[in-house]
Amino acid sequence: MTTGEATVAALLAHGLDTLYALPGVQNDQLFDALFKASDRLRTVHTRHEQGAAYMALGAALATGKPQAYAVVPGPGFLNSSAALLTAYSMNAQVLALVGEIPEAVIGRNMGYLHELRDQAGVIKRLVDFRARLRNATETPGLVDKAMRAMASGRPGPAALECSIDVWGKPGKVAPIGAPKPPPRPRIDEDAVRRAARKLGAAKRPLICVGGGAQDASAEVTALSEMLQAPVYCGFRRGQGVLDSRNPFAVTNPLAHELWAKADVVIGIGTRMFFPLVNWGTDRDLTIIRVDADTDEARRHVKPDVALIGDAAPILRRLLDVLPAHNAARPSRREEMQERQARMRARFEAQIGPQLCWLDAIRAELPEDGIFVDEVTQMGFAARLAFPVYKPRTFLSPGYQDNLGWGFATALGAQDARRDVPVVSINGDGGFMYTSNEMATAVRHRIPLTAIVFNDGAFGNVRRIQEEDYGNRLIASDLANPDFVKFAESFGAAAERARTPEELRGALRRGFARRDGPTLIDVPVGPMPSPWEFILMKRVRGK
Ligand SMILES: Cc1ncc(C[n+]2csc(CCOP(=O)(O)OP(=O)(O)O)c2C)c(N)n1
Ligand SMILES: [Mg+2]
Repeated sequence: MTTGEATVAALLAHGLDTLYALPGVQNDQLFDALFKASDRLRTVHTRHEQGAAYMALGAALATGKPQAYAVVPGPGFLNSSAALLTAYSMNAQVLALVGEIPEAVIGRNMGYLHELRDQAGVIKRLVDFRARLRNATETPGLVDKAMRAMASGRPGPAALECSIDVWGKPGKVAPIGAPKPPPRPRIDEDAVRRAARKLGAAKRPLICVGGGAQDASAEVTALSEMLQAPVYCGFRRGQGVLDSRNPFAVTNPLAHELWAKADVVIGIGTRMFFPLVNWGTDRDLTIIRVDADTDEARRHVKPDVALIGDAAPILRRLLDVLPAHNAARPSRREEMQERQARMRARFEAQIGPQLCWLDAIRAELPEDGIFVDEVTQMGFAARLAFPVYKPRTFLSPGYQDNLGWGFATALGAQDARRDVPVVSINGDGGFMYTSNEMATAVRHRIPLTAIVFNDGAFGNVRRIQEEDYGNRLIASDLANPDFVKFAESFGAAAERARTPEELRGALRRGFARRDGPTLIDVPVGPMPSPWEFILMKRVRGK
């Protein structure tokens, strides 16, 4: 086997069936191995390396399983780096396979094609695990190490580099067995009991969830029920952990209101960034953290109880122990329904125009359909008021909040989950970061429906310039193509929707089309500001 063939065999052993990739001479031997395995491992090639990496990210987020991409070194790798950074901040299991110049000349700065000074050092800043493949024999072990690193502790991406002259080198490879599950930390029973006692005694408990709770939806739902506790589904990544139809599922502004009065909070798989950094803490607030990352608990405010490990098994233990410490509680359902109704009225008064479009999308997107967010007016509003029914059906970029992640990430989500419709929402600004990948969607028949809310501007920037900088507008107007003609020129289906009603019709047609992409251009004007619901003032402590 060559190193390339051993890599492919190892990816297959780990259950991967797709590689997102863009070829080039350093990786030709890897692609030859991919050719030979193409009946088992699909290669989805993109038009820019950022597209490949974002697609792997989208596939990882939508499936909860590891995904991989392959790129040439230097510029190819750097083109993918914003997506790799995003995967890191989102704890997504994305494996980057990165080419490298000939082994013997690494570090000599001789000007080899695509040479990047200390590429390994650059990569190291973006992932927790990296290594370079040196021969076929070691390769399955290194792929296994990378995969285990991706799944252990706080999950995240990893990278494996390989030199142009190593991919094709043959070597002896032992049969590759089924991968062992990653080690799981032992549950600290004493900490579980302390958490149960504090939660049981709480008068106004609050649950905060983030991306790390996406696979603990049933447990969080049961905990909320047992404690009659609202669940703050985070600003971006916890959405869908508790079904939004449950009145206990709250978004930013309602959580802010509840935070001010809470006596015990339990943060599950979340950095709790907004509450701990912006909203404040004081001595009357008891904090419990459940996190896979041993360091997370200490980063902002030291918690009273820290439980380290995967959310689901820890919460299952907590649910076993809690009844002994928790008397039956009166229902808070009506109170939560009232709070939700009041908040909805505030949303309608302030961001009504955005809600009309979001309501149209929700009405057409099936329960298990996936909504991929962007850094746009419609995205900000969605994080506040788009109902999410199931885990992993609201993909939002996390703290990078990187404009332009959406379309290519959505393509990856749709490619990996062909069984459900995926809708990508975009501003005209963000869409054109990766709009070239429309070619990928057509080439690989990816049935994504992408909406472009087209206001001819970096609207968010423009509004800030209008409101906070005396209307001194700079670098915020956009010259756009006709997006309908643009999409059609690739061979995609496209239409324009001028009203929420027209959008519903266009979405129905888009979701029904399963052999290729649909673009929907929605001309819009300036939108009212959502920021009063996002950046909210300190309500506890100094
Ligand atoms: C990578 C990156 N670059 C720049 C920004 C700053 N930024 C935030 S929103 C925005 C404008 C978005 O414009 P558009 O996609 O058209 O959405 P709109 O606000 O008009 O709805 C910009 C430039 C960012 N968040 N990420
Ligand atoms: Mg715009």
